[in-house]
Amino acid sequence: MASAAALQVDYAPANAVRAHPAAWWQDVLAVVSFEGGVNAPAAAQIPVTEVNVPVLAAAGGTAEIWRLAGPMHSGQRGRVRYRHNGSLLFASLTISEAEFAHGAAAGAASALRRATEAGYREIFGALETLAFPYPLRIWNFLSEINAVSGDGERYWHFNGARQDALIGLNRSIAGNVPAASAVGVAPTNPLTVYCIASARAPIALENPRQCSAWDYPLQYGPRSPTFARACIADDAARTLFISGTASIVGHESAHAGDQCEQTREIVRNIRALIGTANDRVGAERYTLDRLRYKVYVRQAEHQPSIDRELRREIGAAVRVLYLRADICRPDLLVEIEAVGTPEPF
Ligand code: 3EB
Repeated sequence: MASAAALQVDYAPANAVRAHPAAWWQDVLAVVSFEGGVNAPAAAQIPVTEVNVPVLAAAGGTAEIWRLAGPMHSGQRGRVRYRHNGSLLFASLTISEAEFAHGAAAGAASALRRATEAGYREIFGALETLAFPYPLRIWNFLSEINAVSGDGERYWHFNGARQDALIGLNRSIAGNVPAASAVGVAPTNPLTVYCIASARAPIALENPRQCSAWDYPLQYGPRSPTFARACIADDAARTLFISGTASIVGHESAHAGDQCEQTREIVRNIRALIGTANDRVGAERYTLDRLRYKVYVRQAEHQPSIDRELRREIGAAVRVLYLRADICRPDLLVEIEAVGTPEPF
């Protein structure tokens, strides 16, 4: 297989991943394995992140494979495992809330807050030490995201702790912030955070159809989520990362109870983001059909109808991985993220 010049993501079945010869692994930046079963050869030093979420309609595969041109360097700092090629870095950590649950007065929400703050401090500390100070895209998986704990939903506590961590690190909490997603996994799973970071600041993008997340009104929680709607990497490949995108117009959830309408609204949001990205590069280079998609589905039985809508909107050949996960607002049934490169300049 040819060396991967630009960052590429593929969704592959675990058995196909296992079958590759040692040489193939040299250009692998990272593997995220959603149902286990992926073992990279130890000598390849690939960070394999296990995220315990069910894959729906697994024909397309259960592992997310990030590839990039080498030579690569791998390592570990504290809980953070990483690999980079000098221009882009993948970093990942898992951190258990149980570790922070000391003291009866502390309460469950406070364990989540402390784990989040500690995890963010560790991962950002690693990025700074390794000279990749700009996270382009951060994926967050937390257990029971919609459960109420203490004085609010667990997602709200996560948002408070994420902000506190970023403020403590002298980082922005509005404007120049990474693209992201935050979804809910089953109880007892550790908090898992992985990211792709760069030595160069990305171009952060907002969606003209949506209120910026850092400006959400208080009804969605006392502390705003911290993420940009999308970003473009500032390198030759100009990879576009589209954050988890829900059926939200302005700041309000749209089409409660209807996963098909929500999917169509999400595609309108993604089209708008692609338009913003094209404006920034001054040409119609990014298109819906060049991107790869990951879809978080709250109710597994909705997957076939969501898939039908997505293929109708984007094309029958759309490359997509479906995961069963909870979305951060109880009325949202589906969330879609995307990544891809523009048509060559
Ligand atoms: C939204 O638009 C839907 O908290 O990092 C999307 C992307 C969402 C990222 C995050 C949350 C996050 O508000 C949820």
